[in-house]
Order: sequence, then C-alpha cells, then structure tokens
Amino acid sequence: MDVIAKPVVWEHPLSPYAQKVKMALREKGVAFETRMPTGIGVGTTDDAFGRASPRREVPAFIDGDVAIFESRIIVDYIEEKWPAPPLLPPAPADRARCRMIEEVVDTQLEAIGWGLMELRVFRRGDDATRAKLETEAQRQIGQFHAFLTRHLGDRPFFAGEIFGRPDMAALPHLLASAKPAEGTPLAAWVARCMARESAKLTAAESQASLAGMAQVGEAVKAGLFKRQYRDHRLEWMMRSGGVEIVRDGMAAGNIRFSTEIA
Ligand SMILES: N[C@@H](CCC(=O)N[C@@H](CS)C(=O)NCC(=O)O)C(=O)O
Repeated sequence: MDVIAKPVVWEHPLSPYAQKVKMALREKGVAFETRMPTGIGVGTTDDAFGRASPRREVPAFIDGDVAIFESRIIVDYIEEKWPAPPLLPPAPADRARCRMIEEVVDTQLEAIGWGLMELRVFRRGDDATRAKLETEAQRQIGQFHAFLTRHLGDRPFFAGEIFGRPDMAALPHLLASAKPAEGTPLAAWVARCMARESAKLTAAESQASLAGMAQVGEAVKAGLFKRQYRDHRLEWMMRSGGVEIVRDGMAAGNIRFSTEIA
C-alpha cells in the first residue's frame, strides 16, 4: 500500500503568516508536518527550503510535487483543494470585506508588531529613539483597533458566522503586540477565536517558541542573523522615526532586504 506523505508547512511558530496557514489546515482537518528552516535570516537559497521559498520567507507549503510560498496563495490553494469547511463567507461583498481585512492586517498591522519586536527584543536604537517609536506604535495600534472594531460590528467573527481567513490573519497580532483592552468587542472576539482548537494549539506553539528568541538576539548582535526589513516593515521604520535604526543596521550588517528572485 502506498503511503501518502503529509503536506509540509515550512514555518516559524511565531510567524503570523505561518500561524494563519496552520489554523486553516487545522480547521479543515488536514494532517500536516511542520519544518523549521535552518539559517532563516541569512538569505542563502541553495537548500530544500530555499527551493520552495525563493524569498526565504516562511511559510512555504509542500503538497507532493507542489511547492507554494506566500501565505495568501497557500491559503487559496488549501481552500481550493480542501473546500470544507469554507474559510470565507459565500456572498461576494462579504468575501471582499474579508480579503480587505486580511490585506491590511498582513501588511500594515504586521509591520507595527514587527517594529515593536525590533525595539523590545532586539533593542535597536537608543533610549530616545525607542521611546519615540513606542509612542508612535501605540497611536497606530489604537487606530487599528478602531478600524477593526468598526469592521467587526456585531458579527461573531470577521468572516461572519465562521472563524475564517481574516480572523486567522488578525488573531496572532491581537494576542501579542496589539492586544485589545479587556471588556472591548475585540477582546470578546479574541476569546471566541481562542475557543477554537485550531487557534488554541497554534497560539500555544507560538508562545512556546518565544523562549528561543533570546538566542536570536545574540545572533543578531553578532551579525550572524539578519532581520528582514522588507516592504511595509522598512516603510514603518522610516516613517515612524527610525531612520537611524535602518542606517545602523545596514552598517552593522544585521538587517537584510528581500532576497532577489533567481
Ligand atoms: N507576504 C509573506 C510574508 C512572509 C514573511 O514575511 N515571513 C517572515 C516571517 S514572519 C520571514 O520568513 N522572513 C524572513 C526572515 O526573517 O529572514 C506571506 O504572507 O507569506
């Protein structure tokens, strides 16, 4: 009898994009394996992970001969291959609303959380720069909360009655850098999401991986690990007042931009 290999998610448990993919698979009951790339943050591409993910970003998804990078393209594939239960509501207008939430969360909200990690975990910048960027981040998170609260309205989930794609995209942020205040509609939404096994397990894996971050901090200082300043992240740092952090990181060789496609 042929043994059919399980799909593989290349991931880091802290990555909100990888978390979205794992929650999608878990909601659909698809068994999968996870692998963590060695040497993520260095930028080389000549290994199995680099072949699946030419930008060397997690998540990447391997399903037999199929290799896919970019979390939204991965979740599209999962949805098309395993349609039940659906991760988007049926009406076109609702589907568009969900996709817009996923878009702003994946780009602009993620950039704020990532920037805060640069300040709090990797201690970039001097005290004054860190304080200025913290204040700016909190202002932006406040605006994001207002935006999300408006879009949630009186629905149980951003996807309506189902725990769907926009919920899976937003949850990792609202459990971490963008925690809503207790008693708010967003805090009630977090609690509803966390009642899902898929969310609870994925969040626990993310939490457990935090312990390893101290070592990464040392590797970054030594220039062995380069943090990826791409797209919205770079823009966030520049426009929020961290131009010297970018300059110093480039001089120290411990930041990198996107890996070129080759
Ligand atoms: N747009 C991509 C973003 C993926 C991404 O930025 N992943 C980060 C981790 S959260 C990564 O692997 N960065 C490479 C690095 O840190 O070197 C997606 O949605 O999959």
